[in-house]
Amino acid sequence: MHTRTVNVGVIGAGFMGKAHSLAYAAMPMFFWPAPAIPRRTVIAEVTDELARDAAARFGYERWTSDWRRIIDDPEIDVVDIAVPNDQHPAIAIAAAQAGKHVICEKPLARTAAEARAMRDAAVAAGIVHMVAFNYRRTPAVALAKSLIEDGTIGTVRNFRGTYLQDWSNDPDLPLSWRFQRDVAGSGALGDIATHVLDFARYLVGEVVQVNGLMERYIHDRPIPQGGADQLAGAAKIADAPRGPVDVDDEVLTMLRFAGGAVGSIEATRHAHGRKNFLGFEIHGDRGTLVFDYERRDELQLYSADDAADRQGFRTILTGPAHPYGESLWPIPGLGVGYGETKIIECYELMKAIAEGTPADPSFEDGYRITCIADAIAVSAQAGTWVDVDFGEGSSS
Ligand code: NAI
Ligand code: SOE
Repeated sequence: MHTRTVNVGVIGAGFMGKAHSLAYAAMPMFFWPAPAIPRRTVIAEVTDELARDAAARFGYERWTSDWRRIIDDPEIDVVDIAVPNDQHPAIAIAAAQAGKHVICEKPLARTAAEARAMRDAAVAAGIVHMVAFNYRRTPAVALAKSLIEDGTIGTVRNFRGTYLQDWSNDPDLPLSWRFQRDVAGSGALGDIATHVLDFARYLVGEVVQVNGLMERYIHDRPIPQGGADQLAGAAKIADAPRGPVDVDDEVLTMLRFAGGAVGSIEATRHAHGRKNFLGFEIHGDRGTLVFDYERRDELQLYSADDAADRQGFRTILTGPAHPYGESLWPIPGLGVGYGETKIIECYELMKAIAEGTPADPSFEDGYRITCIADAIAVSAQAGTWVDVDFGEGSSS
């Protein structure tokens, strides 16, 4: 058997550069026969020293401190964008125009206008394009989707989504790029609420109307004094000069879905005690599903069809019988982690490339999520319901 090799160039060797590199190395160990074998060909960082170090650490054959060399490299099949949000459009558009397949981290871009240009370039080039909303790859989330699709909870009426973290509570945490609007685009909205929007669209359908509210709690932070951009683990530098935070710390919104369901989302990086409390509760007319990423091996199901004296939530512990489970670990309850979500994401990307089929979620999905995020920001300013504008040429 000959399995195709796909040469990957990764741009950015921070948190996501690490997660994606792990996935490229590990995917064929789990999914075998692999649809294609990713080869860690080249990695880019901002300096020669960082790039060389990243290649040694993450197992790449080559390194560069100029991402354009990856775009110009005829050997590269896939460009993987793992840098802060402001750089996604230029890299993705250049990669698509060079005929490379592209996986880009979320949010696809800072604004819908930027994301739309990326989507248009990718579609025009006919490449495989994927936006990296990896939490939907958690087996319990994929199981929730199949239970909705097979009618287990009936017609969905309400989606309640949350993404609560607490790493940004400390006012002396450095001014990471995640607190700067010109780099990140927005705060909790683009950084974490977009993951919940991906759940909402994946599980329930398109979001067509929003009514949002956004708050900022910390207005300035110490300017980092060199070194890598760090989050919760960062050293405090309380006596450094401070710069403005110009993004939201918390966002809440009500939602209306195209299919008639309603919903709500809350997202903040300021909820003491919540570490990565990403979850949903979905009410159908025959039952309820509950998921909490902090207990990511479990899906809670309540069925109104159970006998009256048996009704109650049951906990399904995911394993080989559930989505992707056969390829992961041999018995239920061993547990999946963040790494496995990225390994599954990598499998789906390689499968789309090998089979020549569209990837899911695509840049179209990434674009639509930025349209919804923009509408939430407009609605929070206006204090009213806003229709989501998906622009001309988008099919609802
Ligand atoms: P990070 O700050 O940990 O790493 C970014 C890296 O990119 C840094 O090492 C930086 O030096 C490098 N970089 C910046 N500009 C570059 C350039 N022009 N060429 C080469 N390297 C460059 O950031 P992190 O957390 O990895 O975030 C990157 C992206 O991934 C963001 O869009 C973020 O929203 C997304 N993300 C997604 C997650 C998910 O669960 N899907 C989790 C964390 C981040
Ligand atoms: C910080 O809030 C962060 O790293 C986000 O950027 C990711 O998207 C999220 O999955 C984990 O937390």
